[in-house]
Amino acid sequence: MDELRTKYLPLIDAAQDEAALEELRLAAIGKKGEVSLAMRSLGKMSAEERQEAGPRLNALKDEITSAIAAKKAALADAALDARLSEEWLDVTLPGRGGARGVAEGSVHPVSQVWEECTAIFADMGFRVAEGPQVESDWYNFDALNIPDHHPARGEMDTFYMHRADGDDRPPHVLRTHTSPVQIRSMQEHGAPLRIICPGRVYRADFDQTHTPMFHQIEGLAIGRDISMANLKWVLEEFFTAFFGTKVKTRFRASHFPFTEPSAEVDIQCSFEGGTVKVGEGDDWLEVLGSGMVHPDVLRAGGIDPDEWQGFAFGMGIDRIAMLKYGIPDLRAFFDSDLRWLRHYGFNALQVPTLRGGV
Ligand code: 2U9
Repeated sequence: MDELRTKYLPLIDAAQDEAALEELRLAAIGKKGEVSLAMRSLGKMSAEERQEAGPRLNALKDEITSAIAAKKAALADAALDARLSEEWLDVTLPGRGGARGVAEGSVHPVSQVWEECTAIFADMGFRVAEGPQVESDWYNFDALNIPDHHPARGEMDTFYMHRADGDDRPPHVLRTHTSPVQIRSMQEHGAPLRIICPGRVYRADFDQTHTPMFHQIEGLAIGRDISMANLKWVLEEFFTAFFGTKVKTRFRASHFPFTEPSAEVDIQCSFEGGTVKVGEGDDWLEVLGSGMVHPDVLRAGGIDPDEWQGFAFGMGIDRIAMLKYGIPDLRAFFDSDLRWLRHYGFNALQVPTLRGGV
């Protein structure tokens, strides 16, 4: 046993890597290891010899086991130290490039406008609600009173996540609006409720003014005596804060399955000189849809329409960003072109607040 100890402990200490260690472990205490074979010879010894040799062999086995474990940990620490010493970075070095010697990132116009909208509506008591982008067809269509045959359910408009063969549950969809979030919020919080739901939405559409993914913000206010007058005021307050000037709105009767009555809302603008100027002139530009929430939709959200009522609206974030910041092409929003981002992007330190002027 002393020979085994003086043989193996120095070898373990001198091992250069885990493979060498594993070989030593097998040679010493593996099934065919020298210590294991010695333990098997215990059976041929007399009772008093075994009394003496047994515990010493076990102690030797433990000693070798712990020596191997300690060496393994030491090798791992050494490997980490080696990595830390060569993969270091001096974070105090100045940044490269950029205006003030620092390469600065920029906030995408969609993110900027998303934050501006959130700040403005938060000031009017709206909480932000978010929800899943992959939705069941019930939350995306049925709960919104969109009938089975409605064209919006067609594959021309909606991206379906088809099921595996044999799985005949209805397929999920990429949500086509953030309205499902409002159904979920009604179910979860009940009334009264005042939320806005900004988020990514998807439609199978692609041209100069439509992209397969775009951003929407919808609002919902439910109370005991909420009216279209409240809706008009909220929207006029929003647009005035958002565009930084008094904006007149025009409500035009319209129809959506989820609101009754429904109204499309235009804002006053002028198209003189080929650019759009909001808040002046004799022209009108449609920017959103709205209406009083349909009773069946309140019911889908678990809210009693004989007790509660409310308004809702929806608008495209990308679209009002283009309007406000004079960005010509919607498709460029999604090209991740650094030149475009640098030109139209915002300074991350200018977080939009009402006081600061959104
Ligand atoms: C619930 C009840 C009603 C949200 C509404 C519109 C009208 C609308 C479009 C504008 C441009 C979507 O971004 S867009 O393409 N939206 O016209 N949205 S009313 O009505 C709701 C939402 C949720 C529970």
